[in-house]
Amino acid sequence: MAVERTLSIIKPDATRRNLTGKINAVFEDAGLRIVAQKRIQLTPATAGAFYEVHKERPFYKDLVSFMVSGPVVVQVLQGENAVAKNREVMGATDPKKAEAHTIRAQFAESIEANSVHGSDSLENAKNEISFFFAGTEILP
Ligand code: DGI
Repeated sequence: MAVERTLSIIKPDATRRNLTGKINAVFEDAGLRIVAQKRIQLTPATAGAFYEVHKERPFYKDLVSFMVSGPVVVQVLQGENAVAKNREVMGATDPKKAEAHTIRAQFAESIEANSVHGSDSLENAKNEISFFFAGTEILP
């Protein structure tokens, strides 16, 4: 299996409830290494651009408002099969449908305030990592 990198975001509902460490422990226990990490405040322009693929969806405006409602932690996770592994530990978008051991089942408040983002393909991971990080900020 190839070593991959994926982009993860710990969302405002989770930073607000002081869950960064608990969520990072789930990643590390799954064999994902946090090779870059920073806590930032997104602006509406940045959050809007990041979620541009969802621009036509009915929940887009609310999603952008939620993502700027408090600090987020953006991070690069590295490991074998990192994209799929991260999606697995995140769980389904809707926490009611997420498997019990997953981050969203344990911590998410709702389908919108669902605690984490993770890239859904290797190609998107590359784009999303370079959206937030310079190569020199990633230290494997
Ligand atoms: O990759 P995911 O985060 O699991 O899901 P996605 O790419 O389909 O959607 C991105 C985010 O948009 C998701 O984490 C939460 C929000 N979202 C998705 N579907 C809905 C939604 N928000 C609301 N309010 N209603 C939805 O149906």
